[in-house]
Amino acid sequence: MATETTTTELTDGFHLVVDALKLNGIDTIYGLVGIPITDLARLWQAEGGRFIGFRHEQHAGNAAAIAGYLTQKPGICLTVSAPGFLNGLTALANATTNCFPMILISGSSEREIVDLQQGDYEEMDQLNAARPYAKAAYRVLHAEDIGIGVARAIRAAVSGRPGGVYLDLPAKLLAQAIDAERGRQSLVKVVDPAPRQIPAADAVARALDVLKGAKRPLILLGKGAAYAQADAAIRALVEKSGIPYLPMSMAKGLLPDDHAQSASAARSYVLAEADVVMLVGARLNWLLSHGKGKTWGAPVPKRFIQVDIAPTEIDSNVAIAAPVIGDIGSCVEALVAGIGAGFPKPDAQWLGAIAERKAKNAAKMAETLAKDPVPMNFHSALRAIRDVLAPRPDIYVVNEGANTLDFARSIIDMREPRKRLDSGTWGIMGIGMGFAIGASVTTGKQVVAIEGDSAFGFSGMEVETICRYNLPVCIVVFNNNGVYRGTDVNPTGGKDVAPTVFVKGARYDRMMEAFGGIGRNAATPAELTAALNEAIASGRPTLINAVIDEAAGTESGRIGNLNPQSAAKKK
Ligand code: ADP
Ligand code: TZD
Repeated sequence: MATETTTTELTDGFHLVVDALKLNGIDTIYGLVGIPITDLARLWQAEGGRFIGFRHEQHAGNAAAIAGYLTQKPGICLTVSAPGFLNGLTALANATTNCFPMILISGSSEREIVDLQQGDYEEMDQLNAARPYAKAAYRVLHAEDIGIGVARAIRAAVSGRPGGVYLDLPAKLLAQAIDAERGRQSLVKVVDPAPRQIPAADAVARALDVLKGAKRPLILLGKGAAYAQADAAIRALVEKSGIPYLPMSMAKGLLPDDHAQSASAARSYVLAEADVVMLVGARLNWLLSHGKGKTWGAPVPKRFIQVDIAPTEIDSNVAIAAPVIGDIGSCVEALVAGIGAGFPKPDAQWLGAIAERKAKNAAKMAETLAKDPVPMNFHSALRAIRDVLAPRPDIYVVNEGANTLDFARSIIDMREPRKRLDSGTWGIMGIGMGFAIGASVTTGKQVVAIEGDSAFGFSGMEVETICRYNLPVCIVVFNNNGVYRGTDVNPTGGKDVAPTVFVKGARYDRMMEAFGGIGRNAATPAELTAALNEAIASGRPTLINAVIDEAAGTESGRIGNLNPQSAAKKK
């Protein structure tokens, strides 16, 4: 029977998904097509959306996640059912772990068959598989619920602590036809998806009191602070208070790394000696030795102030004297407002001691960097890259590996916020090409991906994607013939190489040439400099195979202490 809103025009699940995403300002989908979502991708493109197709879903997911981190809008990854979904799930879990907002949308098989385990094409209970790795997981069964489903997914991804969200779209839903007007009315434009969360006045006052009592205060900036895009407020907090600060890896550049108050070059000293530490968007996880032990100069008692949007983060590892719960912009603005002219400046002796350590460590590093060994080592290669990047703070740096990650983090200074994108909270390998593509597609800017040869291998096939979309991405592979290094030998003398060893003298540059990009082999810092300059000047897809001494790396880079020692080795 005809109702007031009924028209003869019909719409379906495919159109409603596209309309719901577009209505909420989503312009790009990263994904990989197949049954049942190929037509969804086609329609998305036909309706003016950008579809970036990948060679493996994990990298599409990583691109979506980093787009979310850079824009504060959820990055969208689209996959097929079961295996495609599972390939994307690693990226979803990594996004949740790192607090990046993304939505994994996967097509799925028929519910009735899946639930009775009758063996459908790519059968899997995806919703339940996603749940433990996602901030939220939803399934839509009726076309008129697509609008609400997409709205819930967007809000869950970006509000509060951001994270990964799973949205399950059964094949049947996509083909479901409903009245077009009813469909239009079912769409939801999310109002204020990530509302500001204002900190309580007494929490701010308590934090300022703790700070006032400090003799040796320290501010620790994490990637939550970078994500928040409260750059001016954070700078004001640091500069008005005069407190030295340390950026976590992805917070580098929030203030320029050559800022006078940066204590990066005196990291161990300030962590051990500070008496009050203010964490801003940083968690006391393994990357900060859980806030205790030798790193923190135990048994010296520390007092922590923690600014975070997630109340359950507080006291997760050690007692927090002054929690400030809210979005970083609002919290930091409130703190800055409380730092008046009479606010005590940090002790001059403290600042002097830090300056002294910094100078000493910087001199030591300069000496190491001045050497020109043949073949190149990590330092001489990174010196070359550092010097090319110095006048170009707008370039995005993607970085993964073990030694390649640890050395690049300390040698390559960042001068603008959110320009360093790396292995993050898990120390995961495989984010390289996904992050590079996501950053480049989102911003249109040049990306330089500094990759261990093992790290690169996880996503290496995406060089085709980089060439296909002609992205300004230059990959530098630090080729030392293996995982960490290339010198291990099989103790049995058998024909298999050692577990850490790759093909020697591989030419990764030729992978890029295979798809029409530029490949360069660089055996010296001068060759590396020339190739990188050429890549940046041309903006063309480029891969530089940087030949690094195979004996240069240390096992696990700087986290070798986390390797369990075998009883036999200990003896
Ligand atoms: P890092 O690895 O750089 O130390 P983490 O990923 O451990 O950083 O910590 C980021 C923290 O920032 C998380 O605890 C998260 O809840 C918080 N966070 C993310 N976005 C915001 C925001 N907009 N406002 C406040 N806190 C935020
Ligand atoms: N698999 C995944 C998904 N993540 C990981 N972190 C690892 C395996 C273990 N791993 C590291 O932690 S670093 C690394 C692996 C395999 C690669 C190190 O070798 P590399 O870098 O060639 O990338 P360097 O610079 O030569 O050390």
